[in-house]
Amino acid sequence: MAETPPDPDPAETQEWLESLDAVLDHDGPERAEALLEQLVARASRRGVTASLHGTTPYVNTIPADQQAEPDTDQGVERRLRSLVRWNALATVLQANKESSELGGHIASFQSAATLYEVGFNHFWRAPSEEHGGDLVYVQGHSSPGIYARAYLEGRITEDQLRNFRQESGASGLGVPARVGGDARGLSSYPHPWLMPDFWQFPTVSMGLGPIMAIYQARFMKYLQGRGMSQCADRDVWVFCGDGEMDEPESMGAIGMAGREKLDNLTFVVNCNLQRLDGPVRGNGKIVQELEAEFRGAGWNVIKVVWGSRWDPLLAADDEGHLVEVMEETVDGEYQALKSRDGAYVREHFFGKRPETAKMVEDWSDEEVWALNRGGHDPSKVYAAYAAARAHEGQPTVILAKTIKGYGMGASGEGQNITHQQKKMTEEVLFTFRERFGLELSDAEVERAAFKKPPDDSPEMTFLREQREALGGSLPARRTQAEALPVPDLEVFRSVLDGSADREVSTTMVFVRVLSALLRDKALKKHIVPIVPDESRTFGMEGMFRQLGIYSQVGQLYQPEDSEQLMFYREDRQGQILQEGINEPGAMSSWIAAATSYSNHGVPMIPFYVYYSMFGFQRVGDLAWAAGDSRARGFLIGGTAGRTTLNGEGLQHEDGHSHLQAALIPNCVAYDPAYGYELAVIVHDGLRRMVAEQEDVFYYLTVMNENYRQPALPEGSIEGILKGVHRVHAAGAPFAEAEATSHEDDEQGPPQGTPPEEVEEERTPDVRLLGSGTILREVLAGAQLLREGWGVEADVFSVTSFSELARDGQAVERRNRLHPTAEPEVPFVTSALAGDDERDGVPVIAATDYVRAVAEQVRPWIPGEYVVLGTDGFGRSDYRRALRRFFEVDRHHVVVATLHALGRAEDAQQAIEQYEIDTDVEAPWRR
Ligand SMILES: Cc1ncc(C[n+]2csc(CCOP(=O)(O)OP(=O)(O)O)c2C)c(N)n1
Ligand SMILES: [Mg+2]
Repeated sequence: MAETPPDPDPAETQEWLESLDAVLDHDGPERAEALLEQLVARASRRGVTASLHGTTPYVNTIPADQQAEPDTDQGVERRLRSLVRWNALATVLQANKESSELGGHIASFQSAATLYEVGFNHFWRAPSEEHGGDLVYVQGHSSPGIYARAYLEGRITEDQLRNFRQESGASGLGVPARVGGDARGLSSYPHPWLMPDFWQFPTVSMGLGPIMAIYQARFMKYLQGRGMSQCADRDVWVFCGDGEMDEPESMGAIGMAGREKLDNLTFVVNCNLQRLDGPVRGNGKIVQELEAEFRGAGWNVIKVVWGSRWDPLLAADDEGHLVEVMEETVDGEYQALKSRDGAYVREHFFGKRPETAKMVEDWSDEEVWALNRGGHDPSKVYAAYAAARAHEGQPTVILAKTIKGYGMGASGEGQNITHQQKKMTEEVLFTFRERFGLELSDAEVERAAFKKPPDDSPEMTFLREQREALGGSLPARRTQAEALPVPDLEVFRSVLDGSADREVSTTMVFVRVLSALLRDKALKKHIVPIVPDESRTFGMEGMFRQLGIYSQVGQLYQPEDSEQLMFYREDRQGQILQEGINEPGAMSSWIAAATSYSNHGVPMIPFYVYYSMFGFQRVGDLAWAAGDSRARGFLIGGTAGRTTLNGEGLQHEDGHSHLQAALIPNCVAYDPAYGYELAVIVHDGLRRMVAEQEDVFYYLTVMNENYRQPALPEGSIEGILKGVHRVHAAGAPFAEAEATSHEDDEQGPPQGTPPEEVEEERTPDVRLLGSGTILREVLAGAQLLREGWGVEADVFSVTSFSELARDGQAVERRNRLHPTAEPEVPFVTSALAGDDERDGVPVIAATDYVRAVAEQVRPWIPGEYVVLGTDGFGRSDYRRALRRFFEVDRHHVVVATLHALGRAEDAQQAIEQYEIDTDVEAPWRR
């Protein structure tokens, strides 16, 4: 650490300090603070840039004489805490006794046990008649401690603890059967998907917990502001590791929390100074570093560095020698100190100054060793929590200094290897028993047996009484809320009728769909439009004035455009969440809204509209967490398609988000070409998520290419929803082709066949599949095939390759596992070929996405299957140039068809006729 220069005038310094002491003694800390602020302001106006650190001395923020104290029996509390510690440890040890295959973590919870237990015993309210409940984001790999408490509370059984990390219920293969028959296994980390009535928040991917929690706290202010739910007295508590704070997501939104004055939010950062490999800041001090950052972001910072046993030493440290030593010791040293013993601490810590060495010269090594850290001292933690709860106008961060692997002794306390330590020697377990005063027999220690004292013991009585006073048990997840009535599809009538001669994009259609919902009596209040500074891109700016942009303070200025119809209106009751250029934040807001049915008992219907390129690949991990969270809502990937968003180039043109969406099991994704498809899909999404409360969420891509939107053909709804429906039949007339896209100077694609014109079904020569805007190229290709090559095509709009693939996989699996039953046929097979499943007609697919999207359905396509797609980096150009470049345009559809039909000569002729350059590298290599 930097050396402090010698003081040139110690007497003068002393005078200043004494003046300050006098003010403090006579007028109190508030007066001292006011004076100091004036001094600083004066100094800075006169050009003094003297470092005004963002940090305070390396001691507790709350002085010992100002601590709130719990009025409970600390002896009972300690014994209860020790039992939780033991059962947490036993959970991991038992799981790993046979084999270390199952894994688990001991050290993290042991360092955080006091931080959790004080919360459980005194602070966190469960949902009850009187209170909506606090929301606690548990650090993922501390889960064994949460299970251990739930076990003592009688919420999970001993068998379940034994089934920690054995969730599959798989049979055969000598996999050990689950203990207790059908006793449910416990998931490794907090996963609502796996334990839907227990865990609320999936946190284990580092950084996601903190950012989701910040937006949760903001969303609660939003619900309160809009009068949707009583959240005023409910708090969000977030547990994070100090190593975890290096994730950009952990700290990336703290400025928003400060700016929005989220005083319903408390972060507890467990500063055990270690992460997985070693020290978090060996050469610095993580507590100080975080203090400066949070303070700068407008947070109330409470440091809990030292335990009560240090109080007398600090009180006697008049000249500040002890604090100096505390400040100059870096975290790497602090960690090393706690991995040794009292004699080592005496020599290497107190021994740094003669004055500090003297302070403990009469102490035994054991007494020196017993000097505790703040995060392990329940009274310090209690005081910090009480202060956090009482604090208004700012979020609070509690920086609690602890020891990783606390109590694990030679098996890991303060050691670099401790994070992954899953076993402990018997000797260490006996030491653990003594250290925490556990009443366990030798045999129980040897077996690492679970321990629950009798129901009428003081510990269990205390546990029950405290939780009853706080409204019940935590965590607990609500799986359903009240269903909302979804209007008839007619609500979208204007969209279903098509746009006649008007050329509109599916983005514009989406805005109409949203507007229709915002007029629906039952649903309108529940809609949450979320945008990351892209409303104008999507034509949603009209909603600014209509709905208002949510702001806690309303609008403190007259907006520049206030004279205009669609001015930028901020409002306390605003409905839009305008997140700024912040996709992870917007996604976190969406998750908060999409899980509101569970966390607040109020179903909300969020529509998060963004550039599709900055969706799954930017916030993919949050999207995965949304799936785990059982989120319900709509993600709208705007300006989608690698050749449709044409001018923006490589970093903007998305040709793969549908592949990413398909990876999330409960994400239902569609790439509609037409407005009516979009309306039908949104309507069905509402039915599934809002009326029937299915735990799925929707990803829909919408495009910015304008064209005439046809009307909903009769009988097509089922196909639209399942993923494919026919839009043109072989032999039927094409609807009048007209110039469409503004940029298309040639004749635009036709509209497909109005159903009433299909006189007689005939087997087509080829089946063409298209998705999104590329469907129109496919239709144009079909017309060229008829007119130039005498080929008749059935043309299908594939609204969702991923839904078709899921159906195909399910049917295939069902047939395989029921080999003697009558086989079923996947939807895509029968939709394409009807009963005549293998009629040998080739199938050509073209989309604005990478080939892998359409490839998903290959096993169930009747006939030869050729896939065209936009693999490769995008670039800027005209749409028709890009479609030619990626070989997904009408001409490539023709060539692919002729080739698949075995008409090589014709294919060659088409290549020449359409001036297709065949001597260039493949697009994905260019
Ligand atoms: C995004 C992500 N990267 C890596 C991991 C793997 N991981 C799990 S715990 C851990 C170390 C955590 O250290 P810290 O945050 O200090 O928590 P502690 O266990 O010390 O309380 C790591 C790297 C993860 N869970 N998530
Ligand atoms: Mg840590």
